[in-house]
Amino acid sequence: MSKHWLRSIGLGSLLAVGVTLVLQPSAPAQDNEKAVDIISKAGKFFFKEDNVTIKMGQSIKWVPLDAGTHSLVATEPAGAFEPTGSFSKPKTAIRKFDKEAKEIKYHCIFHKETMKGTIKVEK
Ligand SMILES: [Cu+2]
Repeated sequence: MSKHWLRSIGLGSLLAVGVTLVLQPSAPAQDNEKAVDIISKAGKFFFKEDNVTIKMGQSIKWVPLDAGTHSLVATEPAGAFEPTGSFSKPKTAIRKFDKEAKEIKYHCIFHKETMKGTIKVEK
């Protein structure tokens, strides 16, 4: 009886390893999210990419890489996405875009001169 029990354990472990290997490849894919880094140069903040094009249904995740507080709002058309409110590292801000838009202009209300960008949402 104890031999049979050990054999069951062995088989269970093999199955567990198999399941782990099958599940791993799907983990890194984050196609529905586009990351836009917020960087600083000489004490000023910038979007690493000012102009971003995404597909309808995708999200943009803004990622502050340096100390600094940001708050993003759409200016044209106004309210094209819900304002992010203030956020700073290690927090990020995410907005999903599920309507087609030729161009959305936006900026950070704290760093208007340098943190300006456009988002194009394609079908
Ligand atoms: Cu900012």
